[in-house]
Amino acid sequence: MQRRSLLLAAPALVLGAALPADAASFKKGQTIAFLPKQINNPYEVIADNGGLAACKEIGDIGKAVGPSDAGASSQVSYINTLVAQRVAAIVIAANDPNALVPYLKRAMSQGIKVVTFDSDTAPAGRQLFINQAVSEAIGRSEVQLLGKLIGYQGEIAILSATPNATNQNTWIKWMKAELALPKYARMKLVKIAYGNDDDQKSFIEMQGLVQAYPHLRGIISPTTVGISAAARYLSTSPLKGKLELTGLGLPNQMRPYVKDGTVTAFELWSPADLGYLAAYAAAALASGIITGKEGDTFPAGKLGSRTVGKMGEVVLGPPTVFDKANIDKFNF
Ligand code: RAM
Repeated sequence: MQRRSLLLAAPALVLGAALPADAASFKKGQTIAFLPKQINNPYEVIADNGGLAACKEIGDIGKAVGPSDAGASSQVSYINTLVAQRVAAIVIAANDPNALVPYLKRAMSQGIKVVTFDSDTAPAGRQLFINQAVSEAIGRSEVQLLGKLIGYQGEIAILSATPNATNQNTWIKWMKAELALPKYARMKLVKIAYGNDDDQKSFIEMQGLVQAYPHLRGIISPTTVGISAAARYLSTSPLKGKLELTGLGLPNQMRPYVKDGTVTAFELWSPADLGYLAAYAAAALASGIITGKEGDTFPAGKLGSRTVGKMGEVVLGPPTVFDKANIDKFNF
């Protein structure tokens, strides 16, 4: 009995020794720049604002700059400018896994800390990746959600963001892995379309999908821009209530479509918390509190202490499923 309580006490001592530095040990007045996929995407705006709020808490200077389209190389000139300005850290949602790596490497070689959030680069391009949730779980759960909605039967399509987006492509890889399970034998993925996170293009791609595949039973749109454009299309179509649309959406954008029966359920995490966590991670790197290695722990304000996992990944937490019953509890 005595031996057992000694053993129980030991981990507590170890934990105590590894307690992270407190907020006071962050350097103040550093510039942390947010570089979203595109500056006018409402999701990215919420995420950046979460980051800017964290910078204020820490006593750092936050700013957000970025392109108006989510093209693979549209962020390059912004990276170069931030390097010339000698910011302390760049927090970027990458539009391509590889195209930006040389430019981000150059930033890191000059002492600038690089953190990806929302959409990663290849690990060589950054010190940390702040992931909104476990990628495998996001991809698989989208298919699970749609499977339930259509009785595990029929043709399905994906309406994605850009063809190069690291996050959507990773989730789609896991969607395909889920679809390969025997329980989905009667569900068939017929097409992946790309709306480029552009509202108009997403709307037109949605229209193209339903015209080209008249037997379509369900669509997954793992992008807030795509799902809201698709829902707008569906809301005035005779297919409303027949064709199931799910994916990743902002509750405020999706609320009318959930209330009018266009959409049954969809998922997301808190984009503001994602930006907030990324800001704390960047500030911790730039303050020398952590170096970004696995097991490093840093304080993240209201989100508590966070730990760096494998391949420099820090995970925010599991997503929420929104439907008629709970959507009014969320305001973002
Ligand atoms: C869009 C963007 C973003 C993604 C969300 C779910 O706003 O593609 O990168 O995380 O959707």
